[in-house]
Amino acid sequence: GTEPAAGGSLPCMPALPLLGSLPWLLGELPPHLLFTQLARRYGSLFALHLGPHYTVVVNSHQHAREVLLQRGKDFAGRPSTVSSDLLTRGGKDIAFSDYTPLWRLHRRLVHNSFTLFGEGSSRLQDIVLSAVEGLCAELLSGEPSGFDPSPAVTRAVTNVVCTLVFSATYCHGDAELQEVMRYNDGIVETIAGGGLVDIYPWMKVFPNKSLSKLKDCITIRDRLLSRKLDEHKASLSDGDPRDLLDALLKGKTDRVPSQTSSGSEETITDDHVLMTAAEAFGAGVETTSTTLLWILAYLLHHPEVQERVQKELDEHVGGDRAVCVSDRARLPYLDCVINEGMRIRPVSPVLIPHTARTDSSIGGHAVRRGTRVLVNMWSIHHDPQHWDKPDLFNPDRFLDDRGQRATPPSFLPFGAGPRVCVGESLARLELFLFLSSLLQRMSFRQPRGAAPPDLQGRLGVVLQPLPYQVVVLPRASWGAGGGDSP
Ligand code: HEM
Ligand code: PLO
Repeated sequence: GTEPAAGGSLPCMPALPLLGSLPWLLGELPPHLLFTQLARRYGSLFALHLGPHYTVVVNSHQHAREVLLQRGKDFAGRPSTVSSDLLTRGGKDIAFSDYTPLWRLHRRLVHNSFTLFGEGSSRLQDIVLSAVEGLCAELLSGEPSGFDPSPAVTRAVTNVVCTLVFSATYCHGDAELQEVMRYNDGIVETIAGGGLVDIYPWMKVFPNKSLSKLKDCITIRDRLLSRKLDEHKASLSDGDPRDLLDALLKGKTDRVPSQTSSGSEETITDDHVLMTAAEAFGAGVETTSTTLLWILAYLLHHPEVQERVQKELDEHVGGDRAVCVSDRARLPYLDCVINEGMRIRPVSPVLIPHTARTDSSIGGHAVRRGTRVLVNMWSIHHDPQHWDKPDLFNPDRFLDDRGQRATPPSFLPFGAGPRVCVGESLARLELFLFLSSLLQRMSFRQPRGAAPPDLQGRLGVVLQPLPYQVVVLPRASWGAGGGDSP
């Protein structure tokens, strides 16, 4: 019952009508591990049927580069799914929208708005640094015998995104901040908690209770964001945009000529602005906080790495002033630690599904239009041909022989090409400022007698560490020089 691969001889798993290859996939393994295992049997490029969908799985960086970069435009499509359509009003966002002229305009607008705040000004740094202050205070006042760092980290990262998107800065315990965190948790839990969900194509049918909870959370989200949007419209001025919402409102008058015969033009609507804001939250919070928590978990396992970062910070920044963006060039080892964290536990281990927009090819095999393509970044980041002892946390692999930063070809944590993460520079800035500031001011230890954090992780909307506890100790070197820091 094996169907031939579309126009080529791509190794393909057996498949049944409707169920596709699913009967052969049943088991405990999450998709990234399952695909890595299947790649050993079928080769690094293979096909399977996820239900009715013929799907190609890519497990090597060479093929990933073909899909994302060389023939990036051919593979820049997205499949539509029940939950992503609900989440984004039928693809009026960036991440889950198919590749259309309007999407390109929209993506460019979002990208430009991020750049405006990022590289162009120090606003972003100020926003992140003020959230860092709050986070440090919260961690340093945590339970001395140990506590879960996750709520504090999530709160800090949410605060950054709230300021960036609609200029709100919350203090600890603010009701609106709680509301944002609550609905986001609800969405994350329901789309991931229903077991197999359909944001990703291997997901099954939705249990009805989850579906209504998801709808409730989306309603709360949309009510809050609509209010912010109305406030912004009422107070919009000709001056510089205050935040992402301003930038989107100002830029949304650009048009793309319609492809249809009706002659009407397509524009970015209020719905698009709303969905972009919602997505900036979801993407900005889940990815960044999860990456920070993975890195903290690995630092607990590798105290020698933590000490080496702190030594680098002491030598090049000291304890009298806050770290700033321009220190990054002087802190190569910290960059390596961040990269190694994103390599060993990619938060998005199979990226977001791509689809072929035209007939194309991968590795010389014909791939027909409409084929779904999953890029298994997990197996690329753990490929023994490119990484020595891939399961070992070793930041030094990102340094070359002369101690300079190196970027190995088999490392693509943000994807690449037309669908590369739009938040990459924001994410890198946040990861750098958060980690450097934390490790400058405090040390993280395992609670006495506690087991070290579980490093297996659990795949929800992102790959998350299981909850773990830390003990936080203030560092004597911070503020000791009597500088102008609090
Ligand atoms: C897409 C990683 C942070 C917004 C992606 C993709 C990856 C990724 C792997 C999918 C690429 C693909 O499908 O080919 C990460 C990581 C982050 C991070 C590792 C942090 C450590 C952020 C932040 C934002 C963001 C902070 C925005 C505030 C997006 C959006 C997309 C995306 C909108 C969809 C792009 C598209 O489909 O065209 N990200 N991301 N991400 N990311 Fe991120
Ligand atoms: C997270 C829950 C939010 O409420 C909605 C949301 C929007 C964008 C998604 C994000 C969720 C999960 C992580 C995603 C992000 C877009 C890019 C990012 C998928 C579902 C990654 C890592 O690819």
